[in-house]
Amino acid sequence: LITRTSITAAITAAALLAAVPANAQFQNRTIRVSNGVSKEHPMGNGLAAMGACTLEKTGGKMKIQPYWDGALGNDLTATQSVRTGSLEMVLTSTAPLTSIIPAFGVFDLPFLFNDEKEADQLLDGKVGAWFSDKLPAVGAVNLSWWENGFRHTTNSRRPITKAEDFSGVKMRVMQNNIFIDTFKELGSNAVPLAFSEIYSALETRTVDGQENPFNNIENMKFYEVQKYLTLTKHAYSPTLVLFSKKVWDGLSPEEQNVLKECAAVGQKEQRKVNREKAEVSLTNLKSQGMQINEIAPEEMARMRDKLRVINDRHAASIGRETLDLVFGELKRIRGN
Ligand code: TK8
Repeated sequence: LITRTSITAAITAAALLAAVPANAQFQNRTIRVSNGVSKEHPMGNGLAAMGACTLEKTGGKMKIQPYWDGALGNDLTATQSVRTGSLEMVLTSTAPLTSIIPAFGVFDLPFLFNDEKEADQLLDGKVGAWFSDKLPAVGAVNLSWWENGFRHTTNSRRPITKAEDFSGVKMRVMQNNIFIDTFKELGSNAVPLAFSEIYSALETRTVDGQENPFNNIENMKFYEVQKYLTLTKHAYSPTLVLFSKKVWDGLSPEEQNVLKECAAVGQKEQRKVNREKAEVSLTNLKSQGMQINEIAPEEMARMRDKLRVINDRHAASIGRETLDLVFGELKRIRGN
């Protein structure tokens, strides 16, 4: 008896086979991916889309297997595993990697991007490619630019509505000199910690505050231990989709192409969901009892002025060429 389901299954299988080029070289592979966040994060949507794509294009042979909550390490330690080839892939912010590639520091300069459109244009264009080209030398291949997104500030001490309110607030920052310097310049006490250590540091009051995109604040339940959320939008964190160069070199060209194409499919989904969910997260944070504070435009202007010194202080470590390239491209994108 031929059922409707079995016909559908047969057609699907035939379609899968037809989608695979006749000469393609595909092996059974499981690509493990390290994530600092938990699986409800939009990174999950991105990886699900990427994984459906790799299965389809390899006739079911290449699987994407995410690991959540820093189970395979934090951004920096998982990246080191990717570099040595003991792990296939990591989704990481650029900021913790400035110790490996100082040029990435440019993305940490306060208020570099105004909106997502600018970030997309810069990262998906020749400047993004220029940064990606630096990675093979340190053992990694960047498949695509996804995003963590615009960062905002939370704390348990007081509402922050101007630069002076940061005074004496102990802030967790990423392990990154530019973030440390930025929050020191604002008068806070900046403490670098890995992402996985934030919740307990906030809970035990080892630190008073931290800064992350809305999605991460909700995803990590920081609202349980933080009262005030200030819309500082002080930086945009790009996410690298890093693949181990050592593993990469052992893949067939067809497998490499599938990974690149499917990382681009994942990018579209990840950015879309990340942006939709950010709004929802902000609403959820409010209903969880967080007090949302805005910074008035004139106070924001003062904060930007105060932080201009960060660009000069870190110009040498970022490098002239990088700064000229990024600011030149932003000027072009902004049409001025
Ligand atoms: C996710 C990280 C993290 C980052 C941080 O592993 O450390 O604050 O924003 O969300 O990339």
